[in-house]
Amino acid sequence: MSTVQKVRRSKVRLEEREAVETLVRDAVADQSVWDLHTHLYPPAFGSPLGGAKHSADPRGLLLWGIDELLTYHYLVAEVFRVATPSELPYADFWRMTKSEQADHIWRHLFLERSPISESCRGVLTTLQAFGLDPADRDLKGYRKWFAQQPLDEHIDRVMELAGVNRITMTNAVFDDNERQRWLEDEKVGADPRFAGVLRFDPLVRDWPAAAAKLSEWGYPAGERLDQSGVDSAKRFLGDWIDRVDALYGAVSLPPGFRYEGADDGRDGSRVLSEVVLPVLAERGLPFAMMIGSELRVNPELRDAGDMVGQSDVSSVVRLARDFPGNRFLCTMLARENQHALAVAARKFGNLMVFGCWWFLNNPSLVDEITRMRVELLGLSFVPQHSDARVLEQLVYKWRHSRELIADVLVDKYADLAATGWRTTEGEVRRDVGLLLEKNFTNFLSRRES
Ligand code: RAT
Ligand code: ZN
Repeated sequence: MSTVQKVRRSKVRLEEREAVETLVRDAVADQSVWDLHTHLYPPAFGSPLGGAKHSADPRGLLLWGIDELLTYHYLVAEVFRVATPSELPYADFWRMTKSEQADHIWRHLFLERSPISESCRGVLTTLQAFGLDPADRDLKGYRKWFAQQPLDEHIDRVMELAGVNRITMTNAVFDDNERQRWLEDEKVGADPRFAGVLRFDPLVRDWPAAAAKLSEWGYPAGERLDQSGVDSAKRFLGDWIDRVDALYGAVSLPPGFRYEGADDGRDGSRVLSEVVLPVLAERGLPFAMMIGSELRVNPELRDAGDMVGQSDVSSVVRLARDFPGNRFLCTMLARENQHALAVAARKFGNLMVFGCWWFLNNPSLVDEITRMRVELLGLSFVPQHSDARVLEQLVYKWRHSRELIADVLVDKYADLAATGWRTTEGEVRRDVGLLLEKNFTNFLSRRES
């Protein structure tokens, strides 16, 4: 090829890329998201910050406002690195009011050094999206602004800014505070913006503890898993799936989680094969496994004290193979597990890989993981969930993720254009719709034979 031809060809490539870039960025910005895993709740679950029209409930479950954003457990972990426990003992931090904790974090992570970590940056993206100027550095002013918001309308605004059309809750049935709220008011979950998910970690992780609770709640079960315990646990799950109107059942599992067959001698394996999977299959609901978090390696940090560990992808493979009548949603916390998990998903249509979870939700890793997943799985995965614990985090988590997902897609469609393949705007929008919404909703409604 002559030099002139080469120059012309690279100019054409550049023009093609620019055209694709506009299509993709617009499609990703316009596509609304069904966020499949958060820790957010409707106002009926109470909220520690009241706002303009809502009274405060100190034990409420819906967290929102600047003080909650600043005291997110990701930031608690970061502040103890710079204001160490010898300067401020853990117990003293936990004794502070929420606003005092927020002041402490603001001072150390935003004023005394630049807020360049992903979790710090997220607070600023969020403020900016609401039209509050991060350059003001006016924590008192931000606080006042949030306190003046009417909660219900504020939720609508957050969803609009984040481009989220449905928020999936995590309804932890073994959490007394949450459980009580469901029992006291059967309509507590009836807000169409939110969808329920039944979360039951103790059932799979610690049968004796779960059995003691079940018995207390009128579902007799012994420390040793026997048929009557299995029957009680099935009845319990069924009742709570109905109460919560759950989209799927979910657990978080430690790195050491293993499934080597229903008869591998582990209580967890029996609970899965005799209780959880049969009940979910009967209801036509998927089972979500979030694997790889080792709880409380530093208990003093509370929610911020969990660690990542490498998990066993073959256990997921066995489950997907041995239970073809079930559908599995799966995310893993260790970067090292991502490739094998994506390969596992190539083998089993009933396994849906989702999200860049927790310590993976950082730009460099989201970029790497999303690229790798597209290359192995095409458009057949769910690239992200927010895991928001504070309402307004939906805004930054989705803005940041959308940008990264778009970066990857621009490269991939430009690669296609280089082969001579032409993708229409409608096709780009269809594909983005699959990634951000339909892969999840289709997976929910699909029944395995
Ligand atoms: O990401 C988080 O906030 C974690 O603390 C956990 O909530 C995790 O996402 C989970 O659902 O267990
Ligand atoms: Zn979570």
